[in-house]
Amino acid sequence: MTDLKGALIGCGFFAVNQMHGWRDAEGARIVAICDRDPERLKAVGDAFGIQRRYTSAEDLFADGGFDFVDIATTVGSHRGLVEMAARHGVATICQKPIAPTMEDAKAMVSACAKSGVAFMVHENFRWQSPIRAVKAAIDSGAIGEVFWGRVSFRSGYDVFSGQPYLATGKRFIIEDLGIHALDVARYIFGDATAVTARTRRVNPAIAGEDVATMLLDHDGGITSLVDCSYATKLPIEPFPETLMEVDGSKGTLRLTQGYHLAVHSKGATKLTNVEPPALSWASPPWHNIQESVALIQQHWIEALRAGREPDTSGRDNLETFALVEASYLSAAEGRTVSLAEVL
Ligand code: NAD
Ligand code: 89V
Repeated sequence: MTDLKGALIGCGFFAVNQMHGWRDAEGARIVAICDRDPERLKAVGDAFGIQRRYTSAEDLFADGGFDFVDIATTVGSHRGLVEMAARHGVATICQKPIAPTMEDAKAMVSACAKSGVAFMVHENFRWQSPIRAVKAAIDSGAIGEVFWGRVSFRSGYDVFSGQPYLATGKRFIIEDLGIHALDVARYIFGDATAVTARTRRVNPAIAGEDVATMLLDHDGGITSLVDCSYATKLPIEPFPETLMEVDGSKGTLRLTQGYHLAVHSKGATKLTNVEPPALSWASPPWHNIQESVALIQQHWIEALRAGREPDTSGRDNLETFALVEASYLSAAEGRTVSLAEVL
């Protein structure tokens, strides 16, 4: 079977991981790249040997010659680029967060649906192998019926040097990082119906909130706590590990720092090291996230070839983005927000 051909727009900080992922992927390759910044375009083009280079997305689409586009720009450009791809009938992956507002996010999903093109949000945290191990342990029935859970990401890592824009937005941790943890909560505990959130800014040098605590009510009656912080200075820095606690009717599960998974059931505890492999191009401590990039991209190839909706399709991701919107609304108004209010 011939490889699917892809184009990547946005050759910045994170796109380098995506380019590595595509280089290793089976069944697809990147044939063209685009960035409005000629220096970044050259750096990625030279590093990955891509000859077709564009500083304008319009020119890229006008020339065509690819089956899908991978949009790795920051959020402000997502809607315009996804709608452009839909107009050209090109299947699309878009980085998280899908959009700055729910109105934009819905318009993007609708544009792709109307054009009949596949649309996936690059929501990769649920593809991390430790998170997959948690899901597999729950699905095995070892801890019985889940009634409570926690998804936690607490760190003091300097994310601002690699991604300076994170320090400048009115919204920060829920939109950038909490969105991943909220998606993991949905993946593990099911869709949510309501959220109660509290936020605060500890670091005076940034514009947005760097601490958030969210209480979620899930469809099936599970209660979960999703908490994230970039103001937490721990003895051993855990970035970028997502930790989890899950209580079930027959046992418990704990994913603790250092990628240790403990499943306690029937009076015995099974300990497993679930640290992801460091791929040849990985740069620890980012290897956890980097592996998930490769996995979600391979999932996209398989879904596109089979004509199946990807797990984190735009449609699915509206539910995750709704949790982001509802969390900000809840924190601003100091009340519980029903997801129906924002969806
Ligand atoms: P960045 O600013 O380093 O890179 C973005 C690039 O896009 C820049 O080079 C910019 O010139 C280019 N660009 C912007 N608008 C464009 C347009 N209209 N046409 C062509 N080029 C354009 O940002 P980043 O840190 O790489 O983040 C990019 C996206 O990736 C963000 O949405 C961010 O939230 C996401 N991200 C995801 C993860 C993850 O694990 N999924 C991790 C980090 C960042
Ligand atoms: O995954 C992300 O979206 C990144 C980071 C881990 C730094 O929050 O922006």
